[in-house]
Formats: sequence, C-alpha cells, structure tokens
Amino acid sequence: MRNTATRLLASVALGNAALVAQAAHMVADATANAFGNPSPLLGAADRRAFQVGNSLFKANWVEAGASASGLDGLGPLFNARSCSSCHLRDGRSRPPEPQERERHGLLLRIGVHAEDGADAPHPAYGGQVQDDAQRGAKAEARVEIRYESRKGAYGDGAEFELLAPSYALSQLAYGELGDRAALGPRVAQHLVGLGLLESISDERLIELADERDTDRDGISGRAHRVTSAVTGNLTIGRFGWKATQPTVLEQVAAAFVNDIGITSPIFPAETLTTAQSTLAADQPEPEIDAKKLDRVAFYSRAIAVPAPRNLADAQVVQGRSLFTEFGCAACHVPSHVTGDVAFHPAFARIAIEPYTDLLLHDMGEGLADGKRDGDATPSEWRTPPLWGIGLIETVNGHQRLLHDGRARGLAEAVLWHGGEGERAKERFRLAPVVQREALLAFLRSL
Ligand code: HEC
Ligand code: HEC
Ligand SMILES: [Ca+2]
Ligand SMILES: [Ca+2]
Ligand SMILES: [Ca+2]
Repeated sequence: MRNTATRLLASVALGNAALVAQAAHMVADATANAFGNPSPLLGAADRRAFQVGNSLFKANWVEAGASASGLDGLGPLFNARSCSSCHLRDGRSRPPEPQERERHGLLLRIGVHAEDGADAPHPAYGGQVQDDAQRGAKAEARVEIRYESRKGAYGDGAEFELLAPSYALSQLAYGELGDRAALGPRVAQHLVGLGLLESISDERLIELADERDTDRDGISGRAHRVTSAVTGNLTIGRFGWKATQPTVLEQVAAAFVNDIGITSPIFPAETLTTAQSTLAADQPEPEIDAKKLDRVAFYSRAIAVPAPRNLADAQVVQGRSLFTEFGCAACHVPSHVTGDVAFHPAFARIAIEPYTDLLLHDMGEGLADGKRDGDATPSEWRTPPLWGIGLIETVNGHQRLLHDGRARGLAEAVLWHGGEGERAKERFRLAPVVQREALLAFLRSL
C-alpha cells in the first residue's frame, strides 16, 4: 500500500511542479534573506504579529535585573542569548571549528542509559549541556569534537571521504560524567514552513507510517508518540531531529528554557540539577509571558517557504525523477495537503511540497548517537524536510548537513544514509556520475 501511495504522490508532485512553484505559501527569494520572509498567506494584522515575533527572535536576553526592557531572565545557565544566534537569518547552524570562540552552533543533549533501555536526565547535567552561564556562575562544560576520516568510493571508482564525529566534554563544573552518560549532538535547523508542517493532519501521518513494514519495501517509518507539555496527552511529535516536540509552541518554549534559560508558562522552572540549586534565583513569575511566547511561536510558524528554482532545467528535471527512482521519495515524501484545521485558517488545505513524512526511521549505526530521545532509539531520526535545503549555503555561508552537521554538502549527507535508507543510498552511490550530478542539481533547486 505504502509503495503505491508513494508512487502516486511522486507523480502528483511531478505533474504539479510548475504549479506549486507559484504557490501562495512561497516567496521567490534566493538571497541571503531567503528564510526571513513572512508567509504570503498572512494578512496585514498577522504581519505585524510576525514583526513583533521577529524582533523577539533576534533580541538578546540579559540577566535578571540588568535592564528594564522586559527581556531579562537570561540563565543562570544557557547556550546562547538569542534565538537568532543559533538560527542565524532563520537558518542552519554548523559545528564550531576547533579553536573557534563562538561554539553555540552545536548543542549537546545529555542523559544516562537506564537498565530498561529508557533514557533519563543526567543527575549532574540534566537534559542538555549549557556551555555558558551568567556572571559568577560556571558554564557546565566545554564541548570538544573530533573527526575521523572514512574513505569510500562511488560505483565508477571516484573516491569520497566522510568525517565521523565523536564528542567529549572538558572543564566539567558540576561533577563527574560517570560511565553511563549519553550525548546527543544537534545543529539548529532552518525554520521555513513550520506552521504548514504542523497543519498536516495526524491521520495523514498515521496513514504514511508502516511500522512493521507490511509492504516489505524495507521502509518502516513510525510516528513518534510524545507527551504534550501543554495538554498532558500522548500525541505525535513532529519537530526537532527526533520529532520530540508535538507543536511549534512547545518547541519554542523548550528552546527558551533549555537554550536561553528563560522560563515560560509552559516550562515555569529553570533546568537546574541538585548540584546547581544554589544558582536558582527567587523568580516565581515566568520570565516570558504567554503573549510574547505566542508571538515568537507565531513568527516561527509563519516564515515563508522559498520557491524552488530552475525547475525547467533539464538536469533538475532528470534529478527530480531520479529522486523517486532511487527511493528517496519513500521517506522524503514530496507532497501533502494540510488539514482542515490549522493554527491559522489561511494555513488549512494548502498543497505543499516539503519532502518529508515527519516519521522516525532507523538510519543505521553510522548515524546513531548513543542517546535515546523519548521513544526514539539512538539510530532513529525524523525525515527532515528538504524545502529550502539548496539555499542554506547562500543564507548561512556553509553546507554542513545532518543532525550534527557532519556532512560537508549534499552528496555526503546522502552517503551517510544507512538502515532503512541504505538501499536508496546505494542506488545513488552506484549510479553513473551524470545521474548523481542530476540528483544533486535537483536538491540544490529546492
Ligand atoms: C543554542 C542554539 C539554539 C538556540 C539559542 C535556539 N535554537 Fe532552536 N534549535 C536548535 C537546535 C539544535 C534544534 C534541533 C533540536 C532537536 O533536534 O531537538 C532547534 C530546533 C528548533 C525548531 C524546530 C525546527 C524543526 O524543523 O523541527 C524551532 C521551531 C526552533 N528551534 C525555534 C527556536 C526559537 C524560537 C528559539 C529562541 C527562543 C530557538 N530556537 C533558540 C538550536 C537552538
Ligand atoms: C529511510 C528514509 C530515508 C530515505 C529512503 C532517504 N532519506 Fe534522506 N534523510 C532521512 C533522515 C531520517 C535524515 C536525517 C538523518 C540525520 O540527520 O542523521 C535524512 C537526511 C537527508 C539529507 C540532509 C537533510 C538536512 O536537513 O541536513 C538529505 C540532503 C537527504 N536526506 C537526501 C536524501 C536523498 C537524495 C535520498 C535518496 C538517495 C534520501 N535522502 C533517502 C531519511 C531518508
Ligand atoms: Ca532564567
Ligand atoms: Ca544542563
Ligand atoms: Ca514499508
């Protein structure tokens, strides 16, 4: 069933390519501002809310009492002072170079393995390593990255090299790591079209899932069931590299408390462990109120999708059909129609081409990071949407891809696919160079 559905979708995508390129949720902008436009679906009042959200997204938070701007409460522990210092121009971050001072392009989740295979927060460092702190407090640790070369070759003998990262923590300020600690490295994603992804119905995702691979095509995506911090109900996770957050609002509130140290009505307590309890200040009120939080969530939901480019180019046309032939479209599902109910009425029933199924897939040992995240095992990752991927270099000046930024470009990102993605990866690796180039040209057009 899954196969037929995928094929059908792919052909719909092919037929409608030109149409979708003009679609109402897109903006034709291929400049460094390509991820910074308000969705054309918004009206004038919505655009003002978008601008308020934008200014909060860019604002630098300061320590409590340091200013009367309403932007205080930073820390005591944090990774960065603003959303945009990681999501620069609403785009993709990259891991730091060894001696680089700015190190917030990559953050580390942390936990410990429990006997039953579940994950639990680390007793001394919690759920995330904060590598910065307010004055008078110590940052938790410094993250060190090492890369090991892995050589390989395409079917025609041309060689390639991949870099396999490993991570260590130095300057530990709050006690030993212990031998059961698990680290989960993550780079910041580009933030286009998230309100549209949020508006795809649960039913659609459940229909795409094939947990037991009953159609035996080697692909067994499953929805990540997570507990909503707002409703307390079990729901489908969609955001983050492991689909740990069910809504943009919860993702944004989690970013505030974990990354910047700003409490909110959704997460009213600082993320301090027992060893850090002396850092807690008397601050009974959430540091960002519901209204401001909502504006930032609105902004994060309402960024326009950049229109694909060069759709009529012969190489791009060939690449688009190879994308289906190689089996990429089985996970990077080209098209959906958003549901009847959306966070904003203008986002309902919109035809979109995000190239994702928002489901978890086992991507093999090569991409496993040793850390569980909710129900997702170390090797399971959410299929990332590919819209906008061809513009990351223009916007952010780098081409680092995958959850930890290990890939140095589109080809390396594909060559890392294993597990359920192994077969598609092999089709790409063994294809003649003209086909490989066509596939990459298609990805660059997105
Ligand atoms: C320290 C760097 C950092 C800061 C600061 C930061 N983020 Fe993120 N952001 C990330 C990382 C890393 C991820 C991926 C998280 C994951 O996989 O669980 C992410 C993911 C997201 C996502 C989900 C994207 C997707 O495609 O699923 C949204 C939305 C988001 N961030 C919004 C924000 C907002 C709003 C702020 C400010 C309140 C913020 N972020 C601050 C690093 C950061
Ligand atoms: C089994 C499902 C699956 C298949 C099949 C698949 N992918 Fe992926 N793809 C993923 C997942 C999951 C990730 C994220 C892995 C990670 O970050 O560790 C990913 C990541 C990527 C990325 C990097 C995205 C980013 O935001 O950094 C690109 C590019 C990509 N895939 C292209 C392809 C192409 C081209 C094919 C076909 C040759 C393909 N994929 C086949 C699931 C799949
Ligand atoms: Ca705080
Ligand atoms: Ca911590
Ligand atoms: Ca299947």
